[in-house]
Amino acid sequence: MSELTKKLFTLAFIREGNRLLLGYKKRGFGQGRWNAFGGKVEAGETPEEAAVREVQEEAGVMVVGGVEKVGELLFTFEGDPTAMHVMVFSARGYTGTPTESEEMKPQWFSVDSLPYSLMWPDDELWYPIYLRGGKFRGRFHFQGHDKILSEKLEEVQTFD
Ligand code: 8OG
Repeated sequence: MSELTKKLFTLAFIREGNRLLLGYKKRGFGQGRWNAFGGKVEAGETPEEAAVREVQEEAGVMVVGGVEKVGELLFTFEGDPTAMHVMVFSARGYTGTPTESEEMKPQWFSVDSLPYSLMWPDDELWYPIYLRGGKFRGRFHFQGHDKILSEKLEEVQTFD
């Protein structure tokens, strides 16, 4: 079996009670889908630092009180030797007004009416765990960007 190369990414949520801030991805990977905010962890950054930076760059708001890790996801794609290892965080607070960036158009959604049909197909599987305050670990193997060929998802108490 060939070796997988793993690349580290972040995904961070801004949540305020019953509403969640998502961004419409205007370009690049995941274009045309609603998602939380994130991207590559750069050299010399911790995932937490990268998460805070990406929220600022993409949504125009500052994280206050840091981020809490809520999930860990591994995405592989048929025929692609690079796996995406995504650390998922929830911001403890934020300040500022969500502002459109070159990459994302932010919008608040009620947690009861999230646009799952316009999101990555794995999201509707693990969002419910996050939304009720749980933590999770999952892996999803895709064909293209629309079809999940195999999946494994578990709720966890801690990450170690
Ligand atoms: O830098 P760039 O925007 O290309 O980073 C990709 C972002 O997309 C990163 O935040 C991780 C996130 N992401 C995936 N796959 C999936 C997925 O299946 N669901 C969700 N919600 N986010 C994903 O790479």
